[in-house]
Amino acid sequence: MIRRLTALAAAFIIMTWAVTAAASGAAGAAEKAADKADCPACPKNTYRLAVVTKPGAAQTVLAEKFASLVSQASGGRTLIYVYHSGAKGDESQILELLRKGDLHLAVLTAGVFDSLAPETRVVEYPFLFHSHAQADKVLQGAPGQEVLASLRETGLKGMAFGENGFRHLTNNLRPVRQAADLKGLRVRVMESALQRELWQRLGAVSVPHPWPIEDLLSGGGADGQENPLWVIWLYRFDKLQKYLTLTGHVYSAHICAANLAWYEGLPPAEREMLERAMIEAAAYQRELNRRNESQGLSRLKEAGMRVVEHPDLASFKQKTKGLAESPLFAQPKLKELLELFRRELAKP
Ligand code: EAX
Repeated sequence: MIRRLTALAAAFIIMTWAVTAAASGAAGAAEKAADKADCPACPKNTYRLAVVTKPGAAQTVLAEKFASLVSQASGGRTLIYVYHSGAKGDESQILELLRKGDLHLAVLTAGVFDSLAPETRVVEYPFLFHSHAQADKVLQGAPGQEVLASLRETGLKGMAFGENGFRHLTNNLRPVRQAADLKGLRVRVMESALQRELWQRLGAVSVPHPWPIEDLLSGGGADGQENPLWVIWLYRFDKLQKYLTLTGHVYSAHICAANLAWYEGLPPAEREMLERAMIEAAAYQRELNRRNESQGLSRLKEAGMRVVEHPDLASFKQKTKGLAESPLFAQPKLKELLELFRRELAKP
């Protein structure tokens, strides 16, 4: 009973803090709240985790599930402090803080690791996965483990893959039915060399910009953007963009990562508990995402978005098929990893 109460109290603290961090919107205030002196009720093992997204978004859902699993598993002795809604900056800034050890943990879109750990490029290679089952087969299997392990060289421990989802294009200029319709369209992309190159090859003008992007879109800094349906709905891009094309061009994953030096300094039992909780939270989130996907589409249609459900994807693939031979994949280890992914996909 006491254990349960402690866990409940811890869950309450997580929620309160998360709200405080969001409401203040200021990293300084959130920082202060996490300080031991300001929070005498906080256990000794209080670990800081950041996501860029707001409550209800997939990254945040994963983070909160992880926090609650850790609270349960530790009987309230370990507390995960979740910074969300940009309280720790954009995703590149979060990644930097994680590497420096100012943050212990983070759930980040794979794209943001592009320059730091080019192995992660393989995960968001266009038109590689065609279904969630395929993504799971590769990312939850040995090839995915290899990508996570490659993060060690950058001072990070890759713990699990969560899911953003299949990305689709929205824009404000015209219905996009084939690659030729993209000509000159300014598409906001993640800060990733691969995503930049992908849209350039498709004929669009890539506009790299960190999340969030509402201001960019409403200010006319880009004509379009691409994201999973739940993102388009949750951030109400239907109010900013007229057209949606179901391109599913990239399967976007989240990488759940920890600062390696900190992680390795933990007692083995604590490490194991954290890793188990992260894997379970990621599985929970992937499942939830998938259940919500079709709902996302019908809501966007009801909201008045004009949807091209069956674009000419062959024309997209035609333009992007040389990517594997581009300088982005020149490193032998990247070529091997892409081959490994393809071999795994080809297995019955
Ligand atoms: O999940 O930057 C992006 O487009 C990401 O998909 C964002 O984190 C929303």
